[in-house]
Amino acid sequence: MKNKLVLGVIGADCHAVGNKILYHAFTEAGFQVENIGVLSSQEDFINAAIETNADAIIVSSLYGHGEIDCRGLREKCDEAGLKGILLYAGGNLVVGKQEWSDVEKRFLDMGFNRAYPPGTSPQTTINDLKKDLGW
Ligand code: B12
Repeated sequence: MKNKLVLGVIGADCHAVGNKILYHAFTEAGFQVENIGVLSSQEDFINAAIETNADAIIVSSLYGHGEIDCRGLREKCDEAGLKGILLYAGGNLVVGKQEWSDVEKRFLDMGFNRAYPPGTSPQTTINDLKKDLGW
């Protein structure tokens, strides 16, 4: 069963509470979660995904710099041999209140499979993961 996830908070972002909640929600839903925590670089996500043979990378960004921090992650995954790995992002991905459809489009254009607006519950992502991983 495809159920291995890498979870973390990208960039110089130290918001730690949501990360712990997501870890427990995904674990209880039956996923094997490698939680790399806060202050994680793109390379940290990629190395953890290689080490654990992960099926998906779940990126959180709360402090508003998500777009900058996430740019290039898909290309780096491809170069590292992680072609086709699921990439999801959520939290407060951009500064302030921007039109969500624009923000979502920018993340999809960057190669993310899914991007979530502020306030998305972990259950939404769990349902999407099950669908995308063929449970
Ligand atoms: C506590 C807090 C801090 C603490 C963090 C302590 C710690 N180590 O955790 C401190 C004081 C350090 C802090 C600092 C900063 N903060 Co702050 N912080 C908050 C605050 C009040 C609560 C965050 C929190 O714990 N929420 C509770 C958890 C449970 O919710 P959550 O983190 O949102 O996570 C949930 C969801 O977002 C979602 N989720 C998260 N990731 C993902 C991923 C996916 C795929 C999905 C589906 C869902 C998902 O699920 C999580 C669980 O339910 C928020 C405001 C708020 N009310 O949210 C601001 C807030 C996040 N902070 C903000 C800012 C700007 C900063 C600073 C830049 C401020 C500054 N100028 O210094 C710094 C950045 C520091 C850094 N390097 O990261 C802004 C971000 C604004 C934006 N993105 O537009 C917020 C929204 C406040 C605001 N309204 O302006 N902060």
